[in-house]
Amino acid sequence: MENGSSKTLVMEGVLGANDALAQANRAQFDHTGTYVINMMSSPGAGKTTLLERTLEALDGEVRMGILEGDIATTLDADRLERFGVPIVQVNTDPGFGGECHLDANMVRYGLPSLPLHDIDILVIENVGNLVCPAEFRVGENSRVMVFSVTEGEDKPLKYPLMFRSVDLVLINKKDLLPHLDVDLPRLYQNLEAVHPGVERILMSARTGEGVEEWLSWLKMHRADAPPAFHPSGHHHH
Ligand SMILES: Nc1nc2c(ncn2[C@@H]2O[C@H](COP(=O)(O)OP(=O)(O)OP(=O)(O)O)[C@@H](O)[C@H]2O)c(=O)[nH]1
Ligand SMILES: [Mg+2]
Repeated sequence: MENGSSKTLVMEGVLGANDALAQANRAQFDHTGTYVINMMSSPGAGKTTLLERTLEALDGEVRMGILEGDIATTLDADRLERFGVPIVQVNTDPGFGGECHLDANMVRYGLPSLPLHDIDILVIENVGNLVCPAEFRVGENSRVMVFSVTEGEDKPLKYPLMFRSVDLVLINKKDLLPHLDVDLPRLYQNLEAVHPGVERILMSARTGEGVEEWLSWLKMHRADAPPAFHPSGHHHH
């Protein structure tokens, strides 16, 4: 057998093992009635900033939880700490070889540190990377991508896997449009070409424009999810 095809077999094995763990995570989320978002983007597109806006807005209304994935540092988790929601940081550097993504096993490793029974929506902030995270399911209910307008209108064509794998694209940093020559209609066209019909919201995590629409999306998807299964008498609302 050629080298190339045996490598392919190894990768298929890795993804198969990952999918089994992702299913185990999902079973746990379903059990506790936790709706899980896998949030992905290039480095710096605005995931943590949007999470700050989100936690601010949903305070007292939705019980949120955060799983922060990063290669190194707890900088993002530190930024979100002031909101008082449960947060766990999973660094891919120490135990997981500095991977460019979270996989189902890394997420699984962080779960015992979260009170899932008391979390309605868990957002997993993935490692900033436009390629790797898309390959690994972690047990999420839906996948959301933050895309900054500064990245350019050609990116859906150049990195199609990520754009294809998500349920919603949040097109962020709208406030910067006057300073850029990015072609927004062309960006929409390219998005439509790689993922026909994908939902998108144009927003700015800085000014708050469009954030309301994102919050509605989040609450609606949470409401549509199947209710928790409560054999141990845990109650959920
Ligand atoms: N002008 C503008 N800046 C923004 C907006 N959203 C985020 N930023 C800025 O972009 C930079 C990166 O934002 P983060 O929220 O840290 O991005 P991130 O996706 O969490 O980054 P990583 O976790 O490192 O991948 C920060 O300086 C933010 O203040 C926006 O809507 N408009
Ligand atoms: Mg971040």
